[in-house]
Amino acid sequence: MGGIMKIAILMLAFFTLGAFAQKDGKLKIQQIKNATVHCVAYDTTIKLKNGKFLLDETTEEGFRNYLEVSLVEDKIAFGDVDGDGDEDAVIILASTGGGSGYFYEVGVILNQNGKPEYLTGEVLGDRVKVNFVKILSDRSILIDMVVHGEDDPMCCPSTPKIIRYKVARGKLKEID
Ligand SMILES: [Ca+2]
Repeated sequence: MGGIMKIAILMLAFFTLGAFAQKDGKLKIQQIKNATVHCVAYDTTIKLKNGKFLLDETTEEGFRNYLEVSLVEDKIAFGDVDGDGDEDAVIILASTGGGSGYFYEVGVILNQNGKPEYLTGEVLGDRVKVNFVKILSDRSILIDMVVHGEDDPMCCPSTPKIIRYKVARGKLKEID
């Protein structure tokens, strides 16, 4: 086989692989459910396992370390938030340190060649309700929620709130 032929075959293989990578480049729910993420509310980096993380240990001094983080599976939104053409994911995480607080936060997971890479997140509030998350055509992230009004007890938020973020310089920036 001539050298040119070999190069042609190599190039063909290269482009075929490239095409597959493109085609297969979407993030899968399964990958997100097992991604390494940062829990902003407790400032801890954790690895989700099937959408959950649980730390429950007692130190020698008798101090209990407890952290439970859950991916809110039905609130995952897909879309290109950084404008590189690949579909990223925006997730909602719920976390508690064992007390009455139950924190919701939004997290951005970039699509790096088909692999999930956590970028940044922002806490939405304690015991708020997230209705839905949407990625708009201008790449902004819209979160429709119910938060606490002045007279709302912690259990029962009743004030609708829409918040919008844009990914800028690796952070979530709140926009109007
Ligand atoms: Ca992207």
